[in-house]
Amino acid sequence: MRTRMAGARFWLLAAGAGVVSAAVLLATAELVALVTAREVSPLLAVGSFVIDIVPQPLKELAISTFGEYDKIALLAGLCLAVVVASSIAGLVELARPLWGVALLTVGAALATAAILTRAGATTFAFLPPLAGAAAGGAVLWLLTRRLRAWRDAASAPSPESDAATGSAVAPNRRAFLTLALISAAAAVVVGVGARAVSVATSSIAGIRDALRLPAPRSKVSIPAGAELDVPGLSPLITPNSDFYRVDTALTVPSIDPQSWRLTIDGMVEQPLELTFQELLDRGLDEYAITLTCVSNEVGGGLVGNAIWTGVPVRDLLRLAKPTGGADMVLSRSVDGFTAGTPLETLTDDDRDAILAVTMNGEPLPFEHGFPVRMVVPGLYGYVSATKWLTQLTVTTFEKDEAYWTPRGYSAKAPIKMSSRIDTPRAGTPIDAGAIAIAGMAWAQTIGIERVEVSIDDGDWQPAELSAPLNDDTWVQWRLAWEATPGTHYITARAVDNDGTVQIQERAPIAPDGSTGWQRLLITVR
Ligand SMILES: Nc1nc2c(c(=O)[nH]1)N[C@H]1C(S)=C(S)[C@@H](COP(=O)(O)O)O[C@H]1N2
Ligand SMILES: [Mo]
Repeated sequence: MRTRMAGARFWLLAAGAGVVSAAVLLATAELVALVTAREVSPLLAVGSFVIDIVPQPLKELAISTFGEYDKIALLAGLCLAVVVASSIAGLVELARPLWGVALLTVGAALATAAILTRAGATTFAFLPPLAGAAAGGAVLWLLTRRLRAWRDAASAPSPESDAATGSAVAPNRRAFLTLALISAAAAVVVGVGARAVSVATSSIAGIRDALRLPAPRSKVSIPAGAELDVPGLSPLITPNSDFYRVDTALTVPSIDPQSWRLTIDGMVEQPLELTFQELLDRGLDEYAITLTCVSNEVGGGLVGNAIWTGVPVRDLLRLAKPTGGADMVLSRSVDGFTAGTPLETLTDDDRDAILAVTMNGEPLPFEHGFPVRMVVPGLYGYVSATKWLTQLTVTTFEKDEAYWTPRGYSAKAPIKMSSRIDTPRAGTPIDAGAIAIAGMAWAQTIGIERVEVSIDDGDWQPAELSAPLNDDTWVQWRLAWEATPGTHYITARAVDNDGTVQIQERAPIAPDGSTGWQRLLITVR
């Protein structure tokens, strides 16, 4: 009985040795990445690979379960997978010397393959996992050898007295534990240190802070009455800190505007390359545009309005001269994300599709695409709003597919008209008396003509609208209401300047955006 218990302990320690070896592997990889391939931290690169390959329903489940923390959840899951796999490697190594090391190497090889698929992976991107596998493999081999020596000593025949066994066991045990503790500590110090140095030295926060961009030649004029004053109503201009963020980037790309280049290529007579300064030299103008995500549910918050400065995309395309037959522009981010936008939308003189460099008076925040992103009125973000932009390829929808197209979303996706009730809120009881029902409504490129509200399925009552900035932005609306105690249904719908009524029928976000009227159940005390 005692020996079996003791045997189980050695298996547990073998698993532990596996985990320590994996930590050594990862730390070594981070350290080597610091000098050879800064762009791709090995663990994060594998994480990004996972983001790109997980099936769409799983991705949606992750987002709906973890929300803004979906990327942290992914990293936690990845770490758990590493712990499980390396424990197995440790067990295998104890059972069969070098087999566990082989398993660890296979793991590193799979990671290498994933890393090499990443945009931004350099020729030397294979070095970090390779060096990591060598160090981790060596530690696993040494640790397990010592563990075996300890086990052999402990199970040596004829232990007449505990003292006799103890003398043979103690040095072996010490040898194993010392190496295990030193390796684990070194892995933590080196791994965390390398990551910290990488983040600190590649930080371009200082460069962004120091950036002085030319003042725009033209400003957006804000008409009187553009903003209604209702507590709980969203502001007309969404502050950058509150602006929704949606992207596939596990780490926000850091791009130095000095080294940034925009390539325009594909089906053009005159391929060109532009520096950040050359873009600025074309002159900046201000544009108010409301961005919307295709994943926004009716009543949801994945929509925001900002004042951007930038340069019209059509002017740059005109320089490049698209050739006949082209009907799509594939915009590419440094991290490999792509969006496909109809060429005619980008060349339309009546549509202000821009390459934006500022957002609400400051250089684009890193999360929103610093230094340059695309913003196109009237199209969902995934088909138009490429952040960390680096390339525009003129092509055709037949020849090329953007990131989300093979993942269950339409190749073309105009924003659908929608309206949202901001106040009162479902689940927050209000006091009886005079209150304002208020919210937002948008129909980019067409504009909102009116918003109507129905209480308890009664007649549609027209709400008061804020003075619109333009047809590309949302408007605020409000309706005065004398709230009576009890529960009530509030339903809102918008009508656009073409007279089209917001679609009543509910549609899910995939493949091209949700529809339906928001209907709230509220409690009045
Ligand atoms: N590089 C990159 N750009 C991207 C995306 C992305 O995943 N990667 N997501 C797009 C989507 S789906 C939307 S809705 C908008 C969101 O822009 P925001 O995060 O600035 O609000 O960015 C678009 N641009
Ligand atoms: Mo989106």
